[in-house]
Amino acid sequence: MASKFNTLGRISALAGIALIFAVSTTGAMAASTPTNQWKFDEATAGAAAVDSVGSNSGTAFGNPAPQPSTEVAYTSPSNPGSMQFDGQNYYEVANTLSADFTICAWIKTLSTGGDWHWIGANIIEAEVGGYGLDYGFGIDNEGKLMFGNGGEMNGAGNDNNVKGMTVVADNTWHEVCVTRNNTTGEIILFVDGNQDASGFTGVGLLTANPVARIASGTDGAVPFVGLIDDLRLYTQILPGTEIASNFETDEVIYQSGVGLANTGNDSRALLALGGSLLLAGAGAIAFARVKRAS
Ligand SMILES: [Ca+2]
Ligand SMILES: [Ca+2]
Repeated sequence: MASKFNTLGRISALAGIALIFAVSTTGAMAASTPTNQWKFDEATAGAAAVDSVGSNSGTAFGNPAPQPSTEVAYTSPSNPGSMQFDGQNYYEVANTLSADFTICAWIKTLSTGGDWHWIGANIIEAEVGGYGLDYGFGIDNEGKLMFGNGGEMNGAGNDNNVKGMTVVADNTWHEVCVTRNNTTGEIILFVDGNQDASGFTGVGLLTANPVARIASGTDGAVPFVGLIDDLRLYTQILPGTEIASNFETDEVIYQSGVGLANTGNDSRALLALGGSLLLAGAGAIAFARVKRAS
């Protein structure tokens, strides 16, 4: 019997390794490292929002300050909390974005904003009054994603926006991302791992404001009321495949029993199956590929 168990163990381990390769080739890849990541796991209102990869912790503003919440987008044991904003409170951080970048966050809100980037219900922005090399990422007047910035386009400096197609202000958790290409001016918006819309804005280093605000704005922005979790800034353009892979890992493999947005991603079933078998057959190996904590 002992040899039989040993054989089964070997088969199980081999199956697990084979599945790791299978999962890896369907979208998972070496994860890009954010420049800044705020997991919002603080348990005390008013505490600094710790930047878990950089040195750009957020300073809390508002009375009361942003409130810690135990409601999170998924049930990974590494994610104990998110942050509740009331529309009057926010964090300030140094603005670390300028040329190419990606912003990703989990949000749950009913807030809708205005129809320009400086008056959106903004998740993060580094705005200056009037025209300037600034930006804002948040929700527009239709409850859809919006990213805009000031920059040079067609020989002139102007503000331009790119707006999403999907309503994200529906009081359901969504992972929202934007990529910005400072060579072409292309902006791509993502909702729950899928490309939602794309367009073009002006180019230039978006450093007019050295400070960025999280869940607020500086130039008439509409209050953001709701939850934000796992805000990540990357000083590179993440490929759509990696954004999709991050979403699949976060929401499909490690969460069950929660109604998810329909992603329509073909790799979902295989990833879910792979994840389940990995957990069953090679637990230690499987946990080695648990997502980055958020
Ligand atoms: Ca969190
Ligand atoms: Ca402006």
